[in-house]
Amino acid sequence: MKSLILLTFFLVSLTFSSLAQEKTNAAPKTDETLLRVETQDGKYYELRTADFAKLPRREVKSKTHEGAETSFSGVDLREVLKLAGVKFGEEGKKTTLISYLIVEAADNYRVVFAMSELEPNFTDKTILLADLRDGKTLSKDEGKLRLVVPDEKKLARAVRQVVRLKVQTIK
Ligand SMILES: Nc1nc2c(c(=O)[nH]1)N[C@H]1C(S)=C(S)[C@@H](COP(=O)(O)O)O[C@H]1N2
Ligand SMILES: [Mo]
Repeated sequence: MKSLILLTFFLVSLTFSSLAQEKTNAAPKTDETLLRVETQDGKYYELRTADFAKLPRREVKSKTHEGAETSFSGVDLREVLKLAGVKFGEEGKKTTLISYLIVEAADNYRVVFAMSELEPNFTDKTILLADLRDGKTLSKDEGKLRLVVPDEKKLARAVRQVVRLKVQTIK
């Protein structure tokens, strides 16, 4: 009898531990950090797959390096910055013109944008943080997210493998 109780206990705990295991294995999908936004005040915001999925999506056409007309889709870069507390429009009046954005990639490639290049009161252009190219997931070389910057003669600011955004304000 005693051994039967012990055996039952053993089987029950085995079931529970495998259930818990399944849970931890399944979790990272929506919880995965796509990028980190660091702001001037030393605060940071981690954008996860689930947060990105909730943002309004846009489609932008752009020529690739090889000259092929391509359709990228993703999220307006401003939307991600807003989640991190970056202010635009009237609210950002005091900081926009003296702030800049550093976009950093996994391979340490970095570029800078003046915040006014993203300010809706200054431009109608949309810099896209794209996760799809012609409806398909980006290549490994492009990473999970890449920038698509409209109307630039060179594609050097179309950062691939974006992993960090840093907002700085000059003194
Ligand atoms: N992470 C990362 N992004 C990058 C670069 C890079 O070296 N690393 N090169 C840039 C340059 S100079 C160009 S021309 C384009 C080329 O984009 P493609 O490789 O998708 O054609 O990527 C830009 N983005
Ligand atoms: Mo380039």
